Amino acid sequence: MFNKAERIKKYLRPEMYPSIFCTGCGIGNVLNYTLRALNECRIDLDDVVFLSGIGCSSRLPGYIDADGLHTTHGRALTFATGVKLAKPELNVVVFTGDGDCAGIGGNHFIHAARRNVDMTVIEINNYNYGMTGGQASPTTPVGGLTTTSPFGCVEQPFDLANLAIGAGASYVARWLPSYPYEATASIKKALKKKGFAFVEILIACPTGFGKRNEIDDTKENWDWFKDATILKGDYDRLSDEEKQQNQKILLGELQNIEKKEFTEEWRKLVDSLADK
Ligand SMILES: Cc1ncc(C[n+]2csc(CCOP(=O)(O)OP(=O)(O)O)c2C)c(N)n1
Ligand code: SF4
Repeated sequence: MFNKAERIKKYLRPEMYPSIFCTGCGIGNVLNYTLRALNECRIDLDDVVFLSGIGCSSRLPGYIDADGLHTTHGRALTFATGVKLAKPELNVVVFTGDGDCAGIGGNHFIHAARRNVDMTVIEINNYNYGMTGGQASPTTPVGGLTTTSPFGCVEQPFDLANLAIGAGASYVARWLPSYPYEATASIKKALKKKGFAFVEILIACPTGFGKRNEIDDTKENWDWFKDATILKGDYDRLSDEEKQQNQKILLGELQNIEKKEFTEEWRKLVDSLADK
């Protein structure tokens, strides 16, 4: 009955448009892929709650016609853990930025992954604090120009997908907006995964990081990402020596394992104590 665009339009709040996002920003693509994934999984929006912290990327729940919690900076995962414990039947989806997730929220991020709380975390990495004027974030690459690193960033960045894997996440994937089908497929898997599922999408922020690093044109920006990344399948075919020399960021499904999930284990404990 609906064409593809119509199918996801029903999930949006038209009164929220035009959006706050700058031309060429990748955040809208991420919303598109998330709504497509929900639609293809046939998940009723009444069974989902969207959470976020603070930042451009954290504005996404406001555009979706569903229950949402726009929380405090860096704290989306703590609220999300509370929602999941109180209402385990809900699908909990978090939108967060690299600053929100790994700067101010870094501690909550590693512990939510360690506990393996059942939620889908969609982290939108634009290599800077977009909303507040383009300061360096924990993912700004070495040499990256930002308002707080005007001569080039000298800090080593986090690889947030690797950090999620190291901390204990069940599912981890990373994509660019230029891989729409693959990104949507990973979000679908993340939604279905019982446990902490982390999908990172690397996006252009033409107004902040893009402008300062002379990649504010959308095509140039997308080309820059293509050069800076390598598909996991291609990486796996490299020789050991080539792998050691690889500087490119891996794209693809990076982790998919089964392990005990926090909410279920906690519920079992509470029930066993109630029987005593
Ligand atoms: C406690 C607190 N500290 C600082 C801020 C200011 N602040 C708002 S958004 C933001 C950075 C957001 O960066 P990121 O999460 O990467 O999102 P983006 O805007 O890049 O999507 C900061 C520092 C705040 N709102 N609250
Ligand atoms: S400042 Fe950057 S992240 Fe924020 S809306 Fe503009 S392009 Fe997107």
